Amino acid sequence: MAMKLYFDPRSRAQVAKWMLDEAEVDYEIVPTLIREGAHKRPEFLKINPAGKLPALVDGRTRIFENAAICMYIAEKYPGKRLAPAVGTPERGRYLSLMVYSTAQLEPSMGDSLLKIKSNNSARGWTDFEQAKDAVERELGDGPYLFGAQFTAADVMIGSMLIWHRAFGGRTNRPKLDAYIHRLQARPKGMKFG
Ligand SMILES: N[C@@H](CCC(=O)N[C@@H](CS)C(=O)NCC(=O)O)C(=O)O
Repeated sequence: MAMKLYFDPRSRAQVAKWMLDEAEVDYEIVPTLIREGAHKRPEFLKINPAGKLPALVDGRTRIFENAAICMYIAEKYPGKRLAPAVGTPERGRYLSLMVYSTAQLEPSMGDSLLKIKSNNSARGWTDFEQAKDAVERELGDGPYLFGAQFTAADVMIGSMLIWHRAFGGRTNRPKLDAYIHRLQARPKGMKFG
């Protein structure tokens, strides 16, 4: 039975779709349109209690949050090499970047787009400038976060930067802009709308 991706094309469900497409696996799209309120219906809340997209169902397994979905796919299909293997030294950095993408990069990007300024370091995330510094450090000479190996970390970190640009944000960092273009030029790169 094919995995089911609960999907609205105008949502972050595009991130999970990008990951599934990079993995080249079979899945079925279950249209779940936000404008129709489909993500707040009781049957969907049984899959994602937060009432947000995306969600993925694989048999009796349900997964919500893009980072979890991406890690699940990378783990389910190790032959696709979309994550450093368990037991390798890179694995720790990979797990860190997956969580970082959503715990720090995503809210700092949101602050930046919404022009929210906060100097409160007690928040769990830095401002977007510092987040960009962190991503640049981790990217190093690239081309991807793990050198020549494209991974789920590029899907998560890259999609945040791509969203930021799509919503009119500018990084003012040539290295990050080149990274964004490289990701979007991939044949299975994230699409919008
Ligand atoms: N951190 C979550 C974010 C999910 C999220 O915010 N999804 C938005 C779509 S872009 C949503 O479902 N919004 C509708 C709502 O909250 O009512 C993830 O990566 O899965």
